[in-house]
Amino acid sequence: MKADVAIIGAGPAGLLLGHTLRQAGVDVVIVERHSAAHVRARIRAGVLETVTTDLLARLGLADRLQAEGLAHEGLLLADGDRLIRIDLAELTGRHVTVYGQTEVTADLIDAAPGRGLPIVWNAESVTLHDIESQTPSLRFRLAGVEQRLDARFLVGCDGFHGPARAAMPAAIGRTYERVYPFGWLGILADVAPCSDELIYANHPNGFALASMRSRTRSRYYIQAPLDEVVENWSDERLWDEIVVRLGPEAGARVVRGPALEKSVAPLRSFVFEPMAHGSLFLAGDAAHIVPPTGAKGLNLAASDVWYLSDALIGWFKRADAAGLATYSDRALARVWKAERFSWALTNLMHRFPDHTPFERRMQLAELDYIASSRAARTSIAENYVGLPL
Ligand code: FAS
Ligand code: PHB
Repeated sequence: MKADVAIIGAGPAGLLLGHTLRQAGVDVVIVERHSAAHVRARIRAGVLETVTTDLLARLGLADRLQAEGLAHEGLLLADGDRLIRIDLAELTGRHVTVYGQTEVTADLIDAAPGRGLPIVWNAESVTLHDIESQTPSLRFRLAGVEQRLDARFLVGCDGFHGPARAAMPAAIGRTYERVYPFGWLGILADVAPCSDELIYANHPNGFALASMRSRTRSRYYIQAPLDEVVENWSDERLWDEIVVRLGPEAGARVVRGPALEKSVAPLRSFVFEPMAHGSLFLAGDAAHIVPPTGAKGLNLAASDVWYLSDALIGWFKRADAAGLATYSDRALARVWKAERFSWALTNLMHRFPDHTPFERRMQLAELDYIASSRAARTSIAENYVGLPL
């Protein structure tokens, strides 16, 4: 097989990039290790910045998003006694949209055949070759038969555990990592949300988040020990803890119901530099991971795609190599600021095992400062809605 661009991974980064390149007439193929059903079933992010919704609109793939997505003009921070509202619309003139990553992925997969975007599903043992040449290729097995895909550029959209980052020469790669001493235990249930807006709670027992997928489907998380297993948490025990950590006002409005899904996700901050080398580029989780506290993971994949698609289209359609040369620095400038925000909000809202009463008072003082300072609320708001591209 031949293509201008070969993308590894059919998650949000790969699908958004594939559609954007295809729309511009660049010949692209996506190679995905799992089945379409497996990718569609993943339950991940829930909050979209305008960087993501604008990209879907630019692709003409935002109809369902506009019909079903929930515009959120504010969010709430709970400190155990009160709810502190961050008025996103008043402070920034912008908002975020609640629309599950599962739905984004479905919309992008559904549109692929009609737009001539080939996705090779169930590709086994994908390997990258000659990434420092101008004739790189992917090798993989399809139903047991060896395949080869020649392309001018390879893009790793293969997430944190994919092969693309590992194909970067060790000598040029730099990694930065912070693994948090806890994870998030999440529950998805077909019950009405307890609040019209998301609630991030810092409670003496630990962090909790009240989120949603629609007005009839809720998504909650509580901070849990790293070695926590879902089996330790009956629905009843988890609902009880959610109610306690959200505080009396919001806790009283929690509607319980059977879990559609329950899972524990680890939290880490991670960046790999550079995001480009030779004919290989990285986008999304393949290059960076943020703790989900700031709702940045999916949205950073979208901003990488804005920069990289612009650069690749420039190269193929205008013989302009400048975008490719600056992609890594441009993308990383925004990645690092989102890493900082996600790290800061994680530190503010979670209970760390090594915290003394002093650190606890620092958290409460910062929440009190946010409650009393428009400048502090504006800083949170402009990071939460997404910094400019
Ligand atoms: P993805 O990991 O989504 O996609 C990578 C794709 O590459 C996958 O389809 C994978 O199958 C494929 N792949 C991997 N190895 C391959 C190989 N060898 N060959 C071919 N294909 C290969 N973000 C938030 O903002 N909020 C959240 O609440 C949130 N919750 C999360 C929960 C979990 C459990 C995880 C893991 C992540 C969560 N994230 C969250 C972050 C998540 O949404 C990512 O930021 C987002 O999926 C990034 O998209 P991609 O970069 O496309 O990576
Ligand atoms: C979610 O709804 O899954 C969600 C929302 C906001 C976050 C993290 C996860 O910060």
